[in-house]
Amino acid sequence: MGLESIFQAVVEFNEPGMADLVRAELEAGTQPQEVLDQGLIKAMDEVGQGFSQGRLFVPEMLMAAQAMKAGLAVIKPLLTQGEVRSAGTVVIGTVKGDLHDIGKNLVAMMMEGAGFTVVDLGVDVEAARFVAAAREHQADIAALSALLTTTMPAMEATVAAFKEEGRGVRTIIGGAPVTQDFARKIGAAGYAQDAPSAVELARRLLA
Ligand code: B1M
Repeated sequence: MGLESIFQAVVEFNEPGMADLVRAELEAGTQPQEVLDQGLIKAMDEVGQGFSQGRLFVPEMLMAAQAMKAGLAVIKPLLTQGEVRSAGTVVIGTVKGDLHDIGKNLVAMMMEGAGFTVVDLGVDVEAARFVAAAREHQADIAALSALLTTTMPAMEATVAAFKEEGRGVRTIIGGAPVTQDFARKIGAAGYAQDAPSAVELARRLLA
């Protein structure tokens, strides 16, 4: 019952039932922050661990993320009323020239599930647009995705543009062809190989 059923609804991919469960929990008097932390985020952490350990795969992670999003949609208005703390603000996008967005969307959903405020800039995002959006939303982190070896230089240019701006936004990068070595080479604040590690990295950088 209660928070446990919200947790179960995420790990069992029960997107249709989620909104009612969350509403009922809020009506029963549970604080939105507790529903978020002990129900939705806890469950997404569990799903993330399952993925890291090879028990769950991308389609399952996407289904869990959809269920989590259905719950988040009920809580979100309360977040904007200041009743729920954000873990930090992340602008995320796929870099210029690159149209792949499935992995980026997954990272965005997991970040949202972990309590971050996420501003998704979509695909084919120019360095200047990343920087402008980060400034507008006072972002703590810029998360960059690239799936093509040919668009990795755009990642480097984006990291450089943030450095040049000098506001201290932490740039984190990921995507199939990207490596830790590449992150070091271009001076990014971090590299994550998958969505759960991106959440861990963002948490670590803001701790
Ligand atoms: Co394209 N494609 N594609 N493609 N595509 C790849 C990437 C490719 C490896 C296929 C291949 O040749 N084997 C290859 C790239 C080769 C290379 O550069 N090394 C390729 C190519 C060449 C192309 C085109 C150039 C093909 C053409 O037109 N000739 C073209 C380029 C278009 C463009 O972007 N300008 C193209 C187009 C497309 C589609 C549009 C058809 C489609 C994209 C649809 C979409 O995204 N809406 C597509 C797809 C689906 C793929 C494959 C098959 C699957 C990618 C995917 O979604 N994976 C891919 C081959 C493959 O990977 N098996 C391929 C699932 C996703 C969950 O994983 O994106 O890796 P991934 O994300 C992971 C991690 O990487 C990480 O977390 C995610 C979840 O764990 N991660 C981050 C990702 N971003 C992160 C950001 C972070 C942190 C972690 O920030 C901190």
